[in-house]
Amino acid sequence: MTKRLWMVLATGAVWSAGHSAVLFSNLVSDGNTGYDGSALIGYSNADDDWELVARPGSQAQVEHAVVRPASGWFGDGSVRRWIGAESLRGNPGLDVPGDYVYRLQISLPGSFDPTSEEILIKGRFASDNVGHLFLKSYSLAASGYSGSLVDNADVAPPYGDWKLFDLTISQSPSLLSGSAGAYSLDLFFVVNNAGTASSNVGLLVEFTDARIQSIPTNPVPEPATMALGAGALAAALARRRRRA
Ligand SMILES: [Ca+2]
Ligand SMILES: [Ca+2]
Ligand SMILES: [Ca+2]
Repeated sequence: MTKRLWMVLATGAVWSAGHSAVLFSNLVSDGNTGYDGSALIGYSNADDDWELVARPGSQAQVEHAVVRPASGWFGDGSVRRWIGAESLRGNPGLDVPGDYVYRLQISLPGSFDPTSEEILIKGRFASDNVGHLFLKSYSLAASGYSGSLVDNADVAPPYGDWKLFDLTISQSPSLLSGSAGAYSLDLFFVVNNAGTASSNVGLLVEFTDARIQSIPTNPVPEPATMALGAGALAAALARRRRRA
């Protein structure tokens, strides 16, 4: 599944890249929850790449600590661990219902040129409960998570298995933060802690690919190229027939 993002209208808060932004070149490692690029982060310690920027008003805890998988959660692994909304105690606990917003800022290379280059990001996530992926700005349950690019509502239960995401950000300068020479991306996961009673909330994210490439300039084959393609196919079939 690929989402090609054109001039998507993005409104809401604009975030500047802070010192905790992860480098694009380190996204597939450092960007993972619970992993710092070379080693797993210990339970109870914060993953400073990820910030809990919003939470239900009555949720007193403000940390984004690495937590042990709760009962039923997809297991952590060698390059990722869950983050929760707990104080630094290393175990998920009783969190009030509502939306929890985790932000990851990604610094693009200074040479990135949005007029000639596009960004491809692939990964997978699990969450307790349903999580929604946004770029640049986010909305909450009251807005029906309008603008969400991917959610794991079709994974039942969402904390028990992966949901893949595959983003292509092409010719969409409005989705970038910062300015020429210092562009960044702001990724948000809005995780809804469901129900009316307190329960566990958590997020597990692993990036599998991140690349910048030239925007394809001429994706439609010329008639001459198609003729050449048909000729090459005929030649290949002829070779196979000769070999057989
Ligand atoms: Ca990390
Ligand atoms: Ca880090
Ligand atoms: Ca829950």
